[in-house]
Amino acid sequence: MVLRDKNSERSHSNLTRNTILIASVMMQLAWFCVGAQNYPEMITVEGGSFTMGDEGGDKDEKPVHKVTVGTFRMAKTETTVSQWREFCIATRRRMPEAPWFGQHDDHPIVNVSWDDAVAYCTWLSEKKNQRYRLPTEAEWEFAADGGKKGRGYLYSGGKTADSVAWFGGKSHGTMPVAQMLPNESGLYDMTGNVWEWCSDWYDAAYYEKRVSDSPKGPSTGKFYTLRGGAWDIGARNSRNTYRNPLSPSSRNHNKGFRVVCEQSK
Ligand SMILES: [Ca+2]
Repeated sequence: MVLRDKNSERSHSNLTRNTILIASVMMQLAWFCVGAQNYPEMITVEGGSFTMGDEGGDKDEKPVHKVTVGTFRMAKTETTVSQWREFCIATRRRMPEAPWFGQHDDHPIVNVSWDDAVAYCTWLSEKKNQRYRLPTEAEWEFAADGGKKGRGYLYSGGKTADSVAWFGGKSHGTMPVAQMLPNESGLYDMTGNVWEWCSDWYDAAYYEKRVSDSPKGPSTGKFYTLRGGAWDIGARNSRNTYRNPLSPSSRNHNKGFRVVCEQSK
């Protein structure tokens, strides 16, 4: 009888230990999964040449000129609220003010300035031991055009903005990323949802220089460029070639970003 009780206690103890062990492994696995989701998923955009600008566009989109960019990796989606929160927790930053229309973890982060976006890239670079940064205008436009797989669409992945984007008041705020169709490279929401900060200083006359090899924009300026339009922006200003200059410290409800990562050598 006594022996049976001892066995029972031992069995119970083993069961408890195993339960704790399994729970610990499950928690670590969950943490790993959540952590993995909190970093941008990157897609390789194979380098190539394309025609930058639009002869039918605004003056700063001309002249149309041939540009070549190298291979890089680009985030499949705009940086999300949940990805931004990970950065804020790690760096003890305050989350930006939520927009008036509300947002969920899978929405693109908004109310982030160019400076904020660059700080995120710096943090992610250290975290992943790879160089993350904002895309150049040339990289952004090449990727939005679908890269080497591009079919020459005016919008990223489609002939009309309606087929591929949250734009022009189609929604009453930002929407979860990757709900619309991807473009030819597998990138989502390059057109619409939120404007995306690029690394280039804005110069309306920059295309006149016809820099053809991986242009990075002028060396200085007053504004940085955003691309792609947003959920409350009309179709014309959401074209792949449209350039939107804004002060680096500006933040609002329709501007966010996505990162690129230089190809590992
Ligand atoms: Ca976008």
